[in-house]
Order: sequence, then structure tokens, then C-alpha cells
Amino acid sequence: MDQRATRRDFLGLPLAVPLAGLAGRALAQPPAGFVPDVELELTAQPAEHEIFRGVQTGTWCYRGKLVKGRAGTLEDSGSYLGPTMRLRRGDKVRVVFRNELPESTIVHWHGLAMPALMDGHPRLVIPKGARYLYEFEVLDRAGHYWYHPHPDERTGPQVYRGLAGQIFVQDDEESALRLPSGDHEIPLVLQDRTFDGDKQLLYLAGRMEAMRGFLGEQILVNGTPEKELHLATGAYRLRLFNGSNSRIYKLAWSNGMPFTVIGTDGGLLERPLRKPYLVLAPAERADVIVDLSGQTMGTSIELRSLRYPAPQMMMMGGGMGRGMGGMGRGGGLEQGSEFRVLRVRVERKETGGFRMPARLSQPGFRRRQEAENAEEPRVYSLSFMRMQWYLNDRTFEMEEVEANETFRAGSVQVLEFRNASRAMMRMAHPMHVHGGQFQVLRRTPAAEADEMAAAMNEGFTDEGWKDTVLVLPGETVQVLMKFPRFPGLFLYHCHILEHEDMGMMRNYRLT
Ligand SMILES: [Cu+2]
Repeated sequence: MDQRATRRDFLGLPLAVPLAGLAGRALAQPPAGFVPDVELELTAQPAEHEIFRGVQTGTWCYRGKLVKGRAGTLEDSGSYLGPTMRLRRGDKVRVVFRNELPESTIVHWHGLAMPALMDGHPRLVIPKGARYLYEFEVLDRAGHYWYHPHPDERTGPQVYRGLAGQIFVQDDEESALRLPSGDHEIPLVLQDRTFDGDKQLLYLAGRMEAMRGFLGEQILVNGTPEKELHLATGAYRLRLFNGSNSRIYKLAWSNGMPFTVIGTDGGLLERPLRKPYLVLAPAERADVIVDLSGQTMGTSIELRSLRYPAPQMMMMGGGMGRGMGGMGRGGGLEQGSEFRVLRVRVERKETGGFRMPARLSQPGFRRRQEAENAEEPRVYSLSFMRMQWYLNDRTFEMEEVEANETFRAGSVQVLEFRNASRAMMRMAHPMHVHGGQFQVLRRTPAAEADEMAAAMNEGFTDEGWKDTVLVLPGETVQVLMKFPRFPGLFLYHCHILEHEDMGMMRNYRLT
């Protein structure tokens, strides 16, 4: 019996129920055994949003409704982004997801450990008009997670049109720190988009652009162009999240302030870290404190993305040194360009300071020796051949799993990603493993000196729990993955969404 059938029996109703035949029965007769603390309805649907003043832009978006749970569990994002979910560790969550898009989709909960059937694998997509019943417990630490679609070959365009939302998980360890909160805690979703003359979204121009990954000409923060924050002379907690399809940010403050980083993808660090700049690849998150208490009124500070050398694909038959960069529509904001992300204006006086705790959390790190394969990492190559990206020397097949892609559920394993892209096709790939978080054990730089590495190295936050790690051209990165205790099919893939859609994605199986 396949797992899906098992799940269906357990629930007493099919996972994907045609809307017409449901008549609300799923909600009226919740399955026994699972008593949710939080119950949500989530719908993906076409919509319109005012991104530019006075103009409606067509989008696809998530709409949410809180059926049961604490007030504040669901927060409108104020933009085309989906509602923000605020959950607590240990919450039992039920989500009745409804697809009202003109194509199939499914929801993935990025960074959270889930049973396989709750994880949004592409084989579980539902057609327009159908529902999918999610039931899961929040097992993860306090942290900044997110949700987005995960259909095969269509994740890039669906996320691009607006289908993404944030999840903040809280726990007692975090609450005890009394970090800046309320209007002093600011989520910042970084995305790049391209608009036509009517301010409608434009996506890829073709396969060449897909190989490089989509790069938009306009930076949006929380769905807004030219974002400004009007702040007081206090300390703020910024929850940064790169929601772009393929843009890598090298973030820095225009006045030279270092970043005080307190958390990564999988929650709080052990201790705060100082970084001169911060590298944020697609899907990565960073939790930072910015202390404006020493600033004078009227000060304006920019959060910028700094220039860095981004090796790019060379055109077949094109002259040496001619990058793919110029191939995109319009162009102007290539990977590695410098630009402003947002502006901070200090406008109010505030008394009472925030004291940074010396110790933030007990991350519960594992040691390499705890891995089943401590001395024999599983090796996965990231490679390019004949206009196609590969992972583990293969492309995605819906149910396919190779011998080196099978692990014992609940085990700790060393995985090694080798970015083997060669001279003509050197790109950095943000590698994401579903099912939970990992630690970065080791980065081995490319044999030859690499300009990109020199420009990026101080901006990685490898000291915390991660679910996505940027692997530079020629670099080898070893991670210590703590697999969930749930058996079944999960994914690992490049989080450049155009690479993922192209098949730079593979299954792994937990047994
Ligand atoms: Cu990639």
C-alpha cells in the first residue's frame, strides 16, 4: 500500500477532495486523533495588488482565514505576499488548503520538519478547485520559516507572481530574551521583479535566462518599491528573508555599521555575531539587530546590496568575456550589481535601551561523530552539461531515488555538495534540503583563487542551523543533516527556482 492510501484511510477522506463534492464535510467532521491548536484556511488564487500607486498589478496570492487559534496567528502582509503565520513550537496546526489557480499546485513549509505527506512534494499537487488537508505539529525551534508552492517545473513562475508567505515560530527560550518586538521587530522580504509598461509582471524571456536564473530590474521589499522605514533612536530586530527567485544579496549599511546577527534559517545563534556585510542567497533568512540609539535625528541610512564579481555563463560561440548578463530583457540589474535595498530614516527620539544578551540560545548542535557516515560523506555534485543543470549527475524524476539518496529516518548524516561547474558555467547554487535543518561543517574553496569567494566569505553565517546553504563555484560544502524521524519521500534541490524547475532537484527517501 502506498503512503498516500494509508494517509487517506487515516483521515477517512481523500487528501485531494474536489470542491463540489465536499460541501464542508471535511471541516464539519474533523478526523479523530488530531486536535488542532491552530486551524487555518488558505487559498491560492489570482488577484490584483497596488504595487505602484494607482495601478493594479495582476498577481497570484495566498489568502488566509483563522478558523481556530490565538488572535494574531494570521497577520495580513499588506502586500501581494501571503498572510504571515505566527505559531508556537508544539502547536498542532491544521491547514485546509484550496487551489483556485488555473493550474496545479501544492504548499511546502520551508525549513520545518514535516511528515512526508505534509511537506508539499510535487507528486502531491492538486488541480484547480481541489483541497488538500495539512495536519502537522510544529517541532522546530523558534525561527523564521516560510511557505511557498512546490509543483514540478512551475515553482519559479508561481512564487514569482506572489505565492509566498512567512512563518514565525516562537518558543520559551526566545521569549525569555526579550528581544525587540512589536513595531521594533520588522520582517523584510527581499524580492526582485520586472514590470512591463503597464506595470504588469514579466517573467523569463527564454531558456537561456532560465539557465542563469531570473533577475528582476526592480527591488521590492515587503512587496513595495523604494521601501523606507521611519524609525526611532532605539534597537530594532530585522527579520530578513531573501524571497527572490535567484538574486544573491550582499547586504551592508551605507554608514559602515556592522551587522549584529542573532539568528539564521533555523533560529537563534548561540551568541551574537558581528559581520561587516551579510550574504543572503535565495530562501535564506537572517535575524539581525540594528541599534539606532546613537544616531542623530534626521539621519538617513541605506541598506545596500554591494557589488561582487558573479561568474556568469558564457554564450555559446560568444566572445570571451561576454556574459549571459546582457541577454535578459532590459537588463540593468545583473547578479552582483550594487543597488539600494531600502532607506532608514531616524525620525523619533526614544529612551530606554536594549541590552544584547551575551548568550542567545542553546542550539543543540550535533557532532560529526554522531553521524552514521562521519568519515564517508554522501557526495552530491552540482554540474552543468548541454544547456542543463544537474544534481547528483541526474535531473528530477517524480518518484526516482538512487542508492546514495536513501537514509534511515531520524539519522544524522554528513552530506557534501560539490559545485563542479566549470569555466564556461560557473554559478553559485543555494542548496536546500527538505525535512529540517543542518549545520555547515566545512567549506573547501575552489582550487584556484576565486574572486566571488573573496568577496563573499565574511558574509556567510555558517554558525547557526541552516536549511539552505550557498555553494560557490568550485567550492565543496559539507553539512551535518539531522533527518526527520518521518519515513517517505523528501526533496533536496537548488533554490534558484529556475534551476529547480529545470530539474536541479532530486528525491531522497527516509526508511
Ligand atoms: Cu542552481
